[in-house]
Amino acid sequence: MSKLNQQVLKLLSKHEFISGQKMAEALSISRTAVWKAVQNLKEDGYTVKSVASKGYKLIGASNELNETLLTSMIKDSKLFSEVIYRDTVDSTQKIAFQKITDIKKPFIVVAGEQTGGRGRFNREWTSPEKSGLYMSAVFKPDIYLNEIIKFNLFLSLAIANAIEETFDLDAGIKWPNDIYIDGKKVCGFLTEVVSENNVIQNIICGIGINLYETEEITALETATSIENEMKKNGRMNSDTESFLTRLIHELEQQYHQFMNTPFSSIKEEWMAKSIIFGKEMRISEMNRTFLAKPVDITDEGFLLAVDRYGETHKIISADIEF
Ligand code: BT5
Repeated sequence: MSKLNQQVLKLLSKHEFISGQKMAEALSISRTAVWKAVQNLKEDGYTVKSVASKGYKLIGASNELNETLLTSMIKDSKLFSEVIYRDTVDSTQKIAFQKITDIKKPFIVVAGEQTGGRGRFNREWTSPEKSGLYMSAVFKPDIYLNEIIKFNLFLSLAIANAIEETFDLDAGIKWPNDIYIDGKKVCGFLTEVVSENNVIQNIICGIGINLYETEEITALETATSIENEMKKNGRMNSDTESFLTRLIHELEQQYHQFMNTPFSSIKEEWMAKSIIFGKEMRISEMNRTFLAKPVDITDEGFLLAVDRYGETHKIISADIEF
């Protein structure tokens, strides 16, 4: 979104009513330029009323995501510098990878729909139009490669907190990459990196969250949506905007924690939200599957699981089935 649109949006949100003339003077531009900026905001889904002799009034923002709205969400961010929004993409990860050299600071890519959304190991991520949040957040940490496992732990807490605080639902962390509600997957995330000489320059973190129930999500036996879970309690799902604002805030906070403190600083909170401990699980690593009971997580982010012969396994990444 252009800087001018942002400035006009800021003025509108600060005043009950503001005239075109006043905005033109404040921004040192013509009234026609103000009028054009207001039209752009309307196209982006904002409702702006114009009242004779009083001026413009911002009524509200659309629940649909768009670049103007997203840019206004990060305007006070100390971390993210830019948001890219597309109605349809192959995968937000792809766009993020294309932009990592041009954009020097952390940034976010969001899409309304993905035609080639993917999970880990190139599995498909079902991403129907305007019903989920499909986002890639790029961080630029300059840390050693082995820290990435720990990063996932902070990330999972950020997402679980954002879901709980916005929708008042119990979001459980299923190590290593999922968030579950009431036994079903509502969110999957993946972290990919660009590194050189063992140092990570970019973390490209893809997050997919099912906000609304669609045929595609219902068809996936193990999946659920925020809407579906809210309905169970007789409540309505809504407010994608509040959720995303909260998620961005949580990502910033947990990223700061990650960069400055060890995992032990969040371990208690993380363990309390985790849903895999104390029961026997089927654990599938790259080339073996076995039954074991997860018992702990190390400071580096390895899962410790004990099998029925008493042997302890240290696991970096795996698929875990209940
Ligand atoms: C994940 O992989 O869970 C990571 C998903 C990351 C998706 C985001 S969306 C934004 C960004 N852009 C992308 O292209 N990707 C990221 P994994 O653990 O491999 O889980 C994939 C499995 O989850 C699939 O094999 C299905 O069984 C299941 N699945 C697919 N779509 C789903 C959905 N919408 N909700 C719940 N489960 C789903």
